[in-house]
This record gives sequence, structure tokens and C-alpha cells, in this order.
Amino acid sequence: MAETGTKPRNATVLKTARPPLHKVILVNDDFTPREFVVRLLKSEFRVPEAQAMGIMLTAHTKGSCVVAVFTREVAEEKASRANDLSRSMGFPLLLTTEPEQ
Ligand code: TYC
Repeated sequence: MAETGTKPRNATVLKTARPPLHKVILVNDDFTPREFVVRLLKSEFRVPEAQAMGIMLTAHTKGSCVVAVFTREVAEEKASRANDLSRSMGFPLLLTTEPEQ
């Protein structure tokens, strides 16, 4: 086959697609004990004690705090598990999710 020496036009640049991330947000309330919030952050989100305390205090003073970011499915599953656990203990604690940016 003869070499034409031409280059393909409109070369497609392939990017590795990353799934959009979603934030899990801890919302303050007046009823859930601080200790329960810290324990839940440690058990469900695997954050160390000091970080769990910081997240809880930020939500407590500012109204809400981002706990972590995940893919949408994981963020929704984690928030849902945490809300179920809180409900099973009789607390109104709420974790929500929203897309990043
Ligand atoms: N405000 C609660 C209290 O004073 C503690 C708390 C902190 C609850 C953060 C929820 O997301 C929260 N007992």
C-alpha cells in the first residue's frame, strides 16, 4: 500500500472520563448528641477521632459541614446508611448529598 503521508484530520483526543463527585453533608440539629455524631462519622466514614470532632463542631457552629466526597452512588449509600442508623437510635440527624461544583 502506498504511503500517502497524510495525517488524520480531526484527531480525537481521548480523555479518561472521571465520574462527577458528590459531597456528603452533615446537617446540624438541636437533638442529636455530639458523641453520637462523632461515633457515626468514625464508624460510617472511617474518619479519625480528631477529624470527626472537627466535622461535628463545624456542623454544630455553622449549620452544616462536608464530610467527604464520593461517586454519586457511594455518597447516596453512605448518607442513607448513616440516616438509617440515626433513625434506629431515635435521632433526627440528617446527612444529605449534592454534586460537587
Ligand atoms: N447540635 C447538637 C447538640 O448540640 C450536636 C450536633 C452536631 C448535631 C452536629 C448534629 O450535624 C450535627 N447536641
